[in-house]
Amino acid sequence: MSTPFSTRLLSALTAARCVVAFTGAGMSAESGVPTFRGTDGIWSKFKAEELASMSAFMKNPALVWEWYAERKRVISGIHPNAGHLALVRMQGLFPDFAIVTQNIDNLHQRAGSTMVYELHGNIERNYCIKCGAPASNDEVLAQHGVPTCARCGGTIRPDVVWFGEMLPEDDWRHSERAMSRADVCLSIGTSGIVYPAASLPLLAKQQGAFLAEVNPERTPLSDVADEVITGPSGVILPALFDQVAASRSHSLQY
Ligand code: BJW
Ligand code: ZN
Repeated sequence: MSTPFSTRLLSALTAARCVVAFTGAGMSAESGVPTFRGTDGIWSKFKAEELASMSAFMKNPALVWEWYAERKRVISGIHPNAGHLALVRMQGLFPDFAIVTQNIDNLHQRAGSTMVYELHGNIERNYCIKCGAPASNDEVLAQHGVPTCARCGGTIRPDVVWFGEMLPEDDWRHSERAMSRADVCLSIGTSGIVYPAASLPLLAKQQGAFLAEVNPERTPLSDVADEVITGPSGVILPALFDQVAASRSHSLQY
């Protein structure tokens, strides 16, 4: 049977103990979440620095909240796709399987993945910039305009990482550790240009992992990856799962 996967990738996955999937916006594109860059991307209509930074928020919180309220509504109405579900099945194949995601849409967790590290936060969470109290999506969406804290009256913001902000310390530390012990790292649906997240697949490779990229387009990572699989994650990942599940069960029998 023909396969888009090399023998080298299948051998690495068949022998792997630890596999880490590094995911970006392309992972959710087939669920209907727009990517950031490219012709239909969010940043083709909006300027990143006018919406996704603390200075933009301080300058015009109503505009930033209008954008997030709309995205919260879109994301609450969509569902994980075949790619997310393939990663859920893949976690059952390996003793150590983690997802390091740049996505804020919660779709990996909603699909059923259990070891998910979120580098850029989660759009389902919010917090008060004055006292730090969390606020639920229901609470913030019920208020019109800029939501305020029930405890102290401070301004609430979405719990996502904007440009110029540090990444959440725990998720970052766990992600670095997972990348350092990975036998295989799959970089899926990311342009690989936002740092420090984009350094993680390179860390995995430096530490000895086989690095494979899944993306319909080439990225800066394509030149360093051990294998580039060209195509959408919703098609490629289910096919990869089938191949690896078959070869791992075969290798266990003999
Ligand atoms: C498919 C597909 C399908 C489509 N299947 N694939 C100069 C040099 C280096 C760094 C910097 C610099 N100037 C500034 C920086 C730092 C900055 C940065 O990296 N900027 C670069 C853009 C230049 N980084 C930061 O500011 C970070 N913090 C930081 O550095 O802290 C340290 C510090 C603190 C204080 C002072 C100084 C330093 C924080 C970064 C936060 C990023 N936040 C966002 C928004 C999150 C909230 C929200 O969503 O509202 O995170 S930006 C946005 O980009 C989002 C994403 O997670 C992130 C990555 O995007 P991603 O996922 O790769 O999406 P796309 O759209 O780029 O790519 C999609 C891909 O999918 C494409 O390749 C498609 O082909 C593919 N695709 N369909 C598979 N079906
Ligand atoms: Zn507060």
